[in-house]
Amino acid sequence: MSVDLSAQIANMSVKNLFLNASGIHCQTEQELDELMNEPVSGAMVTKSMTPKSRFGNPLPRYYRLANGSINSMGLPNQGFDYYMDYLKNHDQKKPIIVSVAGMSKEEDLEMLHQLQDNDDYQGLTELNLSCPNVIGKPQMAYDFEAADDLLHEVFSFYKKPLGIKLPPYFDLVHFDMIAEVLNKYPLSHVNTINSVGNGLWIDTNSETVVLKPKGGFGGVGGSMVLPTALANVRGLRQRLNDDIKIIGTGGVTNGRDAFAHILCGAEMVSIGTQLYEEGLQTFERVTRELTDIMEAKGYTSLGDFRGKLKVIED
Ligand code: RRO
Repeated sequence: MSVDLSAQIANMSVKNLFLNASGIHCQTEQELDELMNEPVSGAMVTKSMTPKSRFGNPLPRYYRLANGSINSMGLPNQGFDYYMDYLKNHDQKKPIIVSVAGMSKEEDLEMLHQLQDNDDYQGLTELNLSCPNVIGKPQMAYDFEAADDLLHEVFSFYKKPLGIKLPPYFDLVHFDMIAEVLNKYPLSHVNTINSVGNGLWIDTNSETVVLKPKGGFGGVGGSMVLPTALANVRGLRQRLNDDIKIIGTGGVTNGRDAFAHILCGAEMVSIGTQLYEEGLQTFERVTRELTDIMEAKGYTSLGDFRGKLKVIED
């Protein structure tokens, strides 16, 4: 039996639903090339970019945990023009999502204006409203009014496919509030979740934090955030307009985790911490595991079970 893992968001059709999570293996030309030549994943996303290149936060800024990771990278990236040159000069064997994360509203608008005005660029863009690690800059998507104001201004001129990257929410009232804002706009997708912001890990031998920036506070990812990620995919799928697709991100280490994201309503699934730790062969393994699960259940396409999570009735 053959299994169809294709998916579609706006004008982007892919044969395989997996992609990297932004920030993983997507900052430099070499990393982007390696992702592009990886034979299994269907699409890729760039590191979130700012108008000018940034070194990011001081090191150490990533730490592996038993069930995941904690990071405070601080938006290291090569700058908007570098990624535009990359898009222009490289054969696109798979679609590239451009992730933008200005240090201010003005910077977000500046980059989106340039993308709108670039006739060569017709791809998918993702506005990251949820970076937890830039010193002095709160996660915009926790301020519902500010997010609404920004999207209002963006969609007054931006006519190409645009999605946003969201932080995790932890209260159903907040799911209601963000969905009410997002449903006002013609978003191609939401990508949920970013890392769980401002966790803290401690080396008890040395009685010291493990990250240098922000006194050790950083975004938590990996398998320990899977329940939060599933809740956000499910909670938003239940509330968002059908034409806003969801990229499920968070806690995916194997095919079963991806299957769960799709049951909750994910159109595509991205992999962060596991991809960083295991390398690009993760895509082949997780795809094989998902395919095996689907075959065992008699599913031939993702639509057979996407969003069809069952609840326990009386
Ligand atoms: O660069 C980072 O510190 C970072 C970003 Br922009 C983000 O969106 N999420 C994250 O965990 N780290």
